[in-house]
Amino acid sequence: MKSAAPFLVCLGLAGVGPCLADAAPGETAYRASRAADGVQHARIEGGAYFFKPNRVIVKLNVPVELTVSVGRSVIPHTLVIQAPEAGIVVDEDLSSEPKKIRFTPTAAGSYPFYCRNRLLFFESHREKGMEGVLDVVE
Ligand SMILES: [Cu+2]
Repeated sequence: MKSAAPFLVCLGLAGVGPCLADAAPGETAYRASRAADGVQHARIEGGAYFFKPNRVIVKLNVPVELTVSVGRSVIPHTLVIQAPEAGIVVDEDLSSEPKKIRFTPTAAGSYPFYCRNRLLFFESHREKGMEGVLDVVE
């Protein structure tokens, strides 16, 4: 990943907040559209420590199917979305075997998704960059 080096330097020098702001140009967005089956399909790949895409845009009140996987790794990862107000509650362990997650977003808004895992005594994977945004739009 081309942004890895500056990101790490940034972590050491300035803490996490400014780094995430700096990482904004590296945003990878995916706008899902309704397929023939009436479902919005999107694929998210995780790794140490990122999700790609890290911004997924879906339409309100249309079923969504996320296909989520991680690269082969000894580090376990998860995908969490806690947005019960929008009908979206996800907490899945991820593996290299793609997993399908279905929900129908019922409220527009921007909802974070992230990995809740943490290396002992170190930052959470989320703090290290393993997060993204699910945008639900009208
Ligand atoms: Cu993780």
